Amino acid sequence: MSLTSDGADPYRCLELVLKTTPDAAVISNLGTTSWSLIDIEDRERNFYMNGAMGLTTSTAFGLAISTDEQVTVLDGDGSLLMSLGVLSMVADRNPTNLTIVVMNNGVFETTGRQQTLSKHVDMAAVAADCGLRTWQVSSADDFADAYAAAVDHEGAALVDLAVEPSTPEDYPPLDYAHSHIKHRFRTAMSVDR
Ligand SMILES: Cc1ncc(C[n+]2csc(CCOP(=O)(O)OP(=O)(O)O)c2C)c(N)n1
Ligand SMILES: [Mg+2]
Repeated sequence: MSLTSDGADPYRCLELVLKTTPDAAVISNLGTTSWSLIDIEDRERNFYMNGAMGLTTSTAFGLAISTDEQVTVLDGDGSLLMSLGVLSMVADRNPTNLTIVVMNNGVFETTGRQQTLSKHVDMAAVAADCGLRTWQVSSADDFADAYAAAVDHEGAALVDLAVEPSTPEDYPPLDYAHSHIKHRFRTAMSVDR
């Protein structure tokens, strides 16, 4: 099954991520996902991708193999489609602390809602074929269960989450310098929880 653009409220799902894994390092895709996350809670353990589309999951993977702490990546469908090959490497190394959530809205929401090719690509099937444990959901309630199970899973896991395309109404400007985000995040990750 390939997900359509109908789906869960992304904002509510991001709130569920922070509630379920309050200490996790959260790597968020550039644009709408980072704007929503910063609006919900500007945590020191949030790492907002900035400019680098296609590298969100790769960045989280690099982090996951260098820490024992929970790492959750909130990727976009457009972004992950740019670098699907990373899923084979994630599955091969299989870090137990990495959970990939695809905020699958079917569009490039950040740049004006142009269609992505995600309606033709079953992300969960691709990830499963690479060897990852996967879930595919399209409501916040189902996401709550799937995300908790993915975090508990003894291996890297991916949740393909169908979300409605949406941009926060009053999105806060992500006006931190890249270096500030990096240093704040690095300092936060060096503190034991
Ligand atoms: C390499 C590269 N190509 C294009 C862009 C422009 N761009 C920024 S965000 C974005 C859309 C991202 O789409 P998706 O990952 O699906 O996230 P969404 O906007 O839907 O939340 C695009 C095309 C970019 N920043 N980098
Ligand atoms: Mg998208």
